[in-house]
Amino acid sequence: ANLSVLARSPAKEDLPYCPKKSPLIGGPIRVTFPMGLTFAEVERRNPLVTRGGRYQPPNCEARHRTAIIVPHRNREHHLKFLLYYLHPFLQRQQLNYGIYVIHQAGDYTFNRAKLMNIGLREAMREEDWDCLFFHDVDLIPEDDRNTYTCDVYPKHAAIAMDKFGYKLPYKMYFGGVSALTPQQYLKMNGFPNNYWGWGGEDDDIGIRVSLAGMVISRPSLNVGRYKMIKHKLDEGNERNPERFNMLAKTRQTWKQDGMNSLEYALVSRDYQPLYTNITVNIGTEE
Ligand code: UDH
Ligand code: NGS
Repeated sequence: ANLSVLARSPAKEDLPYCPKKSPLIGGPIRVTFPMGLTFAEVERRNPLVTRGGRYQPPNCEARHRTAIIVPHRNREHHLKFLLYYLHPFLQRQQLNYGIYVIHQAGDYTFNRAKLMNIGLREAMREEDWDCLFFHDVDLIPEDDRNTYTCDVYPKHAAIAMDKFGYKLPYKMYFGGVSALTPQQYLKMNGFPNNYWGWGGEDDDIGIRVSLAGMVISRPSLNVGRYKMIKHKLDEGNERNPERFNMLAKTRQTWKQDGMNSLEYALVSRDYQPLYTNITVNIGTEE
């Protein structure tokens, strides 16, 4: 009896590789926001997702290991919709993936880029991810062909957002969703830790890409499409008045400020059914 069980579920190393192009991928996705959606319902629709928001294709060995890093505070209503769309989307791509929500504790001014640095460090502690997607909680991909894998250069994925008329707002824009290998990430010393509040940190990251001798890679405009869940600027994330001064100095600061100067205190790591929640105390600006 035991042998027949074994025959039906071969050991993981015996599985063939997944095809280079997933047969499950479609085209455009119609994104709506169903009223009354709950986390429990998202869980029910994703029975193969395991503790901490992890997944591996059941019938083939994934060719890619992708971690999704979501900076977060007080946006559970957006997170629910992101997970609702992202889990099936990533499964159709036959990825080995994990979703990490990096939650900033306390009420001090939000710091998106620092949370991303923490996300990389904490995710890599758990698994040898070969690609990290740094993903705003309010952006929903609208096309299946937007593959969540890394390129030879840092990739800016959110190239066509509805709020910008599905065009790039400016050439150096690097906001919303981007994807880097750990090697690319470390080559640019990660992201800046000292942008507190809204604005500029994504431009700083874009500048770092070129200062580190790389260029920005992008999907095509008809594939890198995203719908943003509409909202206002959050309390605790006011516009950073220093952002323009700071951006003028990135060339002088990037090697000192980044992964090599990252400091924070881990408050908790808990494995939710649909994601791993990492709560951190990131301190304040001095
Ligand atoms: N975020 C949170 N909680 C916050 C603030 C930000 O989770 O309190 C995260 C979240 O993942 C969000 C990301 O940081 O998607 C970026 O923040 P944002 O959505 O506020 O920034 P965005 O530029 O939108 O996307 C701002 C809307 C108002 C802009 C007005 C200025 N032109
Ligand atoms: C630029 C900001 C970016 C921001 C982008 C889009 O001006 O951080 O607008 O903003 N740069 C600076 O402020 C220096 S949005 O239209 O999404 O509100 O991402």
